[in-house]
Amino acid sequence: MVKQIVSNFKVYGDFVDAKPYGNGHINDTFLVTLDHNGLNTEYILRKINKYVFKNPKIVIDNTVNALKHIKKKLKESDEDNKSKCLMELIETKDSKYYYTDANDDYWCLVVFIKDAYTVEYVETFEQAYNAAKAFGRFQKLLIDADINKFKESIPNFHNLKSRLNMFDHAINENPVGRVDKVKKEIEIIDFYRSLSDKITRLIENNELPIRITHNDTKINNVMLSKETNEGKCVIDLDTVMPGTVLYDFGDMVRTSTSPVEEDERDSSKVTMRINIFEALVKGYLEELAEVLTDLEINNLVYGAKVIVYEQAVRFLTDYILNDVYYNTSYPEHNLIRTRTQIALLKSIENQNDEMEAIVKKYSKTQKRD
Ligand code: GN1
Ligand code: MG
Repeated sequence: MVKQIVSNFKVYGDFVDAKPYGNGHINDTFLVTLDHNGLNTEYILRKINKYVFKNPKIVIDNTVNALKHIKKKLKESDEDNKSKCLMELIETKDSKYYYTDANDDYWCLVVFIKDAYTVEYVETFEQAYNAAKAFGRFQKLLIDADINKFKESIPNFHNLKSRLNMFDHAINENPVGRVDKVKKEIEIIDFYRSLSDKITRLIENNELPIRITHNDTKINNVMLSKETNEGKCVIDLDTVMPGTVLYDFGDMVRTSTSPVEEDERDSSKVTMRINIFEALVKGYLEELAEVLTDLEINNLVYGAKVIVYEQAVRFLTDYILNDVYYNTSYPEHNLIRTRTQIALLKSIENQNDEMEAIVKKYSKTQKRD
């Protein structure tokens, strides 16, 4: 099946094999190998999840728009980009960036990025710094992208108020009777509800700039160079769309500062490592301090809380709804994920002042007078 799909793209060589690839929770991803005159070339083939992305064409259009914009900016700048690369979508034989199969499923093919690796959790200060720098640089290149060219691939994706409404709705529905098992977690979600007030106000009052952002800055969505550990390429552009940098910074904190994976069963191991947080702030603000507004910079720590909380709400909602959204490997998977997010949120709350001080330190040193 995969072989037939690949044959629709402008690639050369004989199909060797296709293996499931990566740890994404949403799309089906394969590493495809082709043999071209005795040389193997590798590609990443992805089937866009139609349940999650109701209009897959928007995902592709947004990705193409972002990549085109960045490519143009890089061409204009004289920056040395040899060590960096951009995701490269392959066209189909009829010159589209996606292939639709008989099921009306959308498939995309991209060039596999060599000599790079991803991590599921951060081990060193350097990894966090380099990842944040790569996401910051990506954001900086998109700073003047035309918002009107982008549509929401998932409406209200990071809208916390709407996520909480969906959560309340799931509790009311209680389709498989799981609500009783998660009374404690529901109580905690309720306790933190007011976290949504400020972000809702800042957005509704147009105080926070709406920019083209990545919206899924999970640590495993940046490829680091095997040689230098530097950020080589930002990947998974499915949710590139209008948003705020608070979400992107927040998701880096969510996925980088804990020493264990998002689905660690022992949530007592989860903690917000302040040195890793510092690495993130340093890397991100080195790229962005000059272009972000004071309001954005002053709310980065708050952004981290919003995103961690939102993710707890999303995982718990999906658990209650019988795991319809995220890929899961066992029945309690979404509940385990919820618990790590709750533990991380508590750890962030406990270190709020230290975190704020770090942001202050780097915003001062980076801002030009
Ligand atoms: C999903 O596909 P992946 O693993 O990069 C999700 C993110 C969540 C993340 C939680 C489109 O990302 O929003 O933060 O799982 N992507 C979508 O790990 O919902
Ligand atoms: Mg994704």
